[in-house]
Amino acid sequence: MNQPAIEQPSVIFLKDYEAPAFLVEQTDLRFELEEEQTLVRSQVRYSRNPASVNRQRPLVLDGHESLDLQRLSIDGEVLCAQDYRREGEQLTIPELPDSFTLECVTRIEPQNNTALEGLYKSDGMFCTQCEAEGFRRITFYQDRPDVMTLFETTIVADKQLYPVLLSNGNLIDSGDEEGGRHWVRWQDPFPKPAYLFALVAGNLQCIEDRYTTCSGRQIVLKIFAEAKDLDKLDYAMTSLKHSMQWDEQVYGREYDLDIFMIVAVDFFNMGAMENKGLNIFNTSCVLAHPQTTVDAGFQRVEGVVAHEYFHNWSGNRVTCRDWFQLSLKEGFTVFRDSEFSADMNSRTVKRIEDVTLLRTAQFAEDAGPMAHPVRPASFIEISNFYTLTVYEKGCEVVRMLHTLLGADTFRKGSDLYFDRHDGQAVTTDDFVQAMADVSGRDMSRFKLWYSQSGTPKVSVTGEYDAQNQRYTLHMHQSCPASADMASKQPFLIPVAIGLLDPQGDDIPLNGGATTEVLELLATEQSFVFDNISVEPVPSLLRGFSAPVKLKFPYSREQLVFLMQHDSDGFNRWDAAQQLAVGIMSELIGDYQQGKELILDPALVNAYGEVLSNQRLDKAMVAKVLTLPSEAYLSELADEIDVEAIYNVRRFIRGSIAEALEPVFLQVYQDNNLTEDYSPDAQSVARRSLKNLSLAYLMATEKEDYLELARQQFELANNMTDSQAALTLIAHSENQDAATEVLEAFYQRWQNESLVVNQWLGVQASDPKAGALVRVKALIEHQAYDATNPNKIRSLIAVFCAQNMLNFHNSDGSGYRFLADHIIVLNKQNPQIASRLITPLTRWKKFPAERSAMMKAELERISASGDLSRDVYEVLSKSLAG
Ligand code: B3K
Ligand code: ZN
Repeated sequence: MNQPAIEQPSVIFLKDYEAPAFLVEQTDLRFELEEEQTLVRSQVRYSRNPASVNRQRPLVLDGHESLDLQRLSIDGEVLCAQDYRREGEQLTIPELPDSFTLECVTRIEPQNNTALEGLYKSDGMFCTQCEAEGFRRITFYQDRPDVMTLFETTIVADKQLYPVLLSNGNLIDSGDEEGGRHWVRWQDPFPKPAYLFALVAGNLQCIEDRYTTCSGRQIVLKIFAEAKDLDKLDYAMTSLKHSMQWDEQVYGREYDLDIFMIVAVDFFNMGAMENKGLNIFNTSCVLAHPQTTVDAGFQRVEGVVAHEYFHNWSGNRVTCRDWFQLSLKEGFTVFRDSEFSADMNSRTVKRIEDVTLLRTAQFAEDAGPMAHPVRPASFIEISNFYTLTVYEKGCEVVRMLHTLLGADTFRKGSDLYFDRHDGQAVTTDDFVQAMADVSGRDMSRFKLWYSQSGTPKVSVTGEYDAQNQRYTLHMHQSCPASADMASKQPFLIPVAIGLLDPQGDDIPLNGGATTEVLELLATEQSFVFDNISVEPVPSLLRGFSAPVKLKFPYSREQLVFLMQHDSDGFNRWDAAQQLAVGIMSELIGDYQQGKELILDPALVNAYGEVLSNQRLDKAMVAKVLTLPSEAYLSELADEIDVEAIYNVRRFIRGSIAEALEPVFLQVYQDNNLTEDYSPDAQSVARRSLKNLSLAYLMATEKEDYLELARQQFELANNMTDSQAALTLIAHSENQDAATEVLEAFYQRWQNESLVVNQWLGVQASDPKAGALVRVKALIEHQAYDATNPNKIRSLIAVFCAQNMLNFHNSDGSGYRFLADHIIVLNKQNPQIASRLITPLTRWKKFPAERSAMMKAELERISASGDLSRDVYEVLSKSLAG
């Protein structure tokens, strides 16, 4: 039987924001950690907020239902049940003086906390995750980011089980107690909101280093992990030091505490968390070793270490007023880490990777049922808004400010922002205001990027007037209705452009430069270029200067020309993408009509030229020769035809492979170096080109190349090469070979949890028929742990989001499988459950039969009862309308 409809969770609106009724002057916490329970005593000094609208307002504290309240006292007087009200997630104390100290003792059970929010246990160690609203699972508090205060934290625990006890700030005291217990006291000298609080207790080891800041202060750097992972921490340490230096050089930001710590934990909902002075990381974002980590993993560690470190200013010193402002810290910090990675590695390649993610996943989010602006106007559960829109589109919005203002003015703006708001909790408007103040520009139109959802479309045509030597670009912008917003006003869109002459050289533009940033403000607007003596080919949206879908009626010849000549590296790649997308779309149409597939030789020729061009950066060659993904083609399609997309892609890959086989083999051999592993950009580029070549060779389905892949699998001295070969063999039609390498790989790496995750992922993404049966068998495998988010992501999320053919099996088995798991996870770990649903929420984009089955599974989850706020919100939005 279905359960009766539960009380509907309420919607929280940005427009209802009110300043907190009370300010907090000091928060002292004491944790007694035990195996069966943890006692938390908080002593908090409150005073009425002079800025609060109503001076009679009661004190309303947030507290999760799981909190077992043991004692509450005000200035030493114990409160009895009539003195306060506890309802749902709130505790209200009506009669209060203007200032007082509230003491509160709660009893919690971190060992049973499977939501991994608040204080929980991960592999025998205690750790916390308080953003966004996890602190209310520890004690009763005004759990909101605009309540900032000084924290002092005492931790008491068994000395043998938990020799390392950490919290934010500086260690100020410690000692031993009876019964084999010990205690420590940490003091954080910087005021912070509760979401930045952290505690760690465990049997950990660390590597230690030092960094001297620009003003000559010595900072102690420590990275903690379990003893077995101690040899995988060096890359994170190097990345941390690079980040500290980069933030001084590029943003003038110096680190403020005397110690900076990172702790690696294996059970974590997200990538990492920027707690003040004590970052907590998912092992997947901090551990790196050539033997166990692929190139992309090294780059992820570098990027995430930088991201969390950069938050110390963009997020911690200046934080968010409320959670609607999340992109204030996240969009800006993603922009900062993205520029850092661009400086450390290849700028163009980093740009291609970021844009690929944005265009495949964020554009799909903007077009789906969860569409929301970079600064949402409402939410039911804030955890659902740690999205690609808030992070990646938010980063693009900051990047547009950088493009419009130029690097120097942008830096003046960020200096002003940090100075003006240091120690405050502010809004995205405050950020834009700082940029407006230093540039003298009116930014009101620009702010629509924060308040309007949806991906704008820009269509462009060119007109050449030979007589007057004049070239005109006509632009038209529009933005389709989104699930949350029907009509939109025109955006301010920076469109960076260049004009190429027939030789492929940049033509100097009106101001003399070869790239100009046009500002498209109106729905229709034309831009005129004089002294253009031949008809040019325009290079549009250079560097992807705005998160829009731009269309220009290029011929295939023009795209090939841009691929070869555009001085903008990103646009050379994008021309190749547009060429491939055009050809693929046409073939998808042919496939649907049962026509014979014939590949336009333009693509093979263009790829062949790029592949043989020795002058090109190898990473770029690999990117250019990577066909648009199934996910990207799905995003572009009005209705997704899974089989057509898969089969056309496979046909094209095979045709290219056959046409260019000798070249691929040559490139493979030239780049198959056996030197020691290094994660530097050049070596990464060589490996990516080599493994791309191997993938094409395997696409010929010749036995020789299976042998070549086997050789690589056996001889590889690093995980990048080993995993590339493993994936190709495992996904090949040869099931015996697949089984053999998968077994060998598992035998070798079964004790390395992160490598086992890769092994799960390779099997989950296998396009061969029957993948779901194998995935189900893996759920029973000893290597799987149904409570560990990394395992769930590697197996279930990879199968449902990356294995299009099998997940969308026409018998509906993939949909049922996902729904079954959501129903369990909804109770166990709502955050993970609600993220995992995403593939089903896109049901409207599929043909009727599949669409109906997907919707039915969403309804089944909905009827399963006891929905968490997280899952409820996604379901209700997906099923609406
Ligand atoms: N700020 C954290 C995100 C925490 C999410 C909690 N549900 C990671 C980051 O963006 O740095
Ligand atoms: Zn962040």
